[in-house]
Amino acid sequence: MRILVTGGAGFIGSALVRHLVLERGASVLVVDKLTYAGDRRSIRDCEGRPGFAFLEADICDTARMRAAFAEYRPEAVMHLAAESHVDRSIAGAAPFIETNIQGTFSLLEAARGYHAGLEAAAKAGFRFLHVSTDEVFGSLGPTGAFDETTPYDPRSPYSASKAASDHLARAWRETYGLPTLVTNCSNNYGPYHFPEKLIPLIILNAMAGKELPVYGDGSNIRDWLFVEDHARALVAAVERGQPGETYCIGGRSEQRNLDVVQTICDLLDARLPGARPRRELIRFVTDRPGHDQRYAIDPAKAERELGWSQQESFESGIARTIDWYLANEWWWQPLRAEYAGERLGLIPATAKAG
Ligand code: NAD
Ligand code: TDX
Repeated sequence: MRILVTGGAGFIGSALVRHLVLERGASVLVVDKLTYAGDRRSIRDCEGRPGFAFLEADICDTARMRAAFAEYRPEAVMHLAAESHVDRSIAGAAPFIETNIQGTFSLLEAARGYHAGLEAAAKAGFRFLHVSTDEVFGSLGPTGAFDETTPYDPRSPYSASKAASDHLARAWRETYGLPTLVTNCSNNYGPYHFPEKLIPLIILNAMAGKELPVYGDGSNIRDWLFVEDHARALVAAVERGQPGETYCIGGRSEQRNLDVVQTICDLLDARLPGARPRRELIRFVTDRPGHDQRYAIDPAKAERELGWSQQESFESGIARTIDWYLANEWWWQPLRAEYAGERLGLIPATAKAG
């Protein structure tokens, strides 16, 4: 299969590209702007492999996207390019509106033009997978889980921009017949995760003996999925998913943030004993504005209809992740030199409206 993957130098995109190229022998064109979150080193093992190609480009550039479709002639698009960090969206929403909404629009338009010119069999087989998040559904109380019937209720600039892009992807199928499908996935973790997100930030701070910032009282809950399980789910969605459908993907692995941080401390203490237990580095800090309390995904439809299920438990996945960061300083050290983990996304009192 010939697949155009946007955002293939990012965290999830690179796991997907490594899976497609190294394990499945697929032909892949990565389209990526290489923002602060994109890194070609994450897919360096794919360089030079037959069928692998890389295009440094902005998905907002419709003309370049049209040219990429015309030249590469993909059988499927897997669209992951996005601004992805909630705290950065609070600090400044403009790139989220541009890439997540305008960029998805550009890509859908380029795909629509290309799809219209395909002959019947290729047209029927073409797929546009829009990769999204469970954050579009808002925040849960103590019980229940999001599924494909949950109404949209996004609360951060990031989740609002992703919600808008989900609606565009669905509208392009209903209106123009472009065979789009949408996946909404819970929090991912694993190797090559940019150290602004909770798990890699805590691992690297704890390794360095630095303070471990926990927002609020640490009771917020996220539902964690190992990134390679997500990559396999995305391939299953392209191969077996139905256009027009949505698939919720998650790991049935709810954890309180404080428990995640304590687990990382304990696993690191066992591997690299320090003078004092790393739990003593935990600091409760000012909460994230509009912090969603709880996310949880019911992945039953994806398991049933895509024949997908996760292979990694949280216990095995977090241990693998910590071992990866311990062994791969070459990857994260240059990123820490650029961004050392300073707090992002607090709104100065003077900047608050009303
Ligand atoms: P990431 O921030 O690690 O990577 C994003 C990639 O997109 C980077 O390589 C970046 O260079 C590229 N990019 C950004 N703007 C671009 C543009 N204008 N044109 C081309 N490329 C551009 O993100 P991630 O965590 O890998 O997330 C990938 C996708 O999965 C996103 O759409 C995100 O919303 C979704 N998602 C993420 C999670 C998660 O836990 N990280 C969970 C569910 C869904
Ligand atoms: O330093 C921190 N301390 C802390 O307590 C950071 C960075 C986060 N947190 C909390 C906030 C959240 O409750 O940890 C939880 C996880 O935070 P993030 O890693 O920023 O992820 P989240 O906001 O849940 O969003 C992630 O999952 C859904 C991804 O970044 C999104 O792209 C994805 O859509």
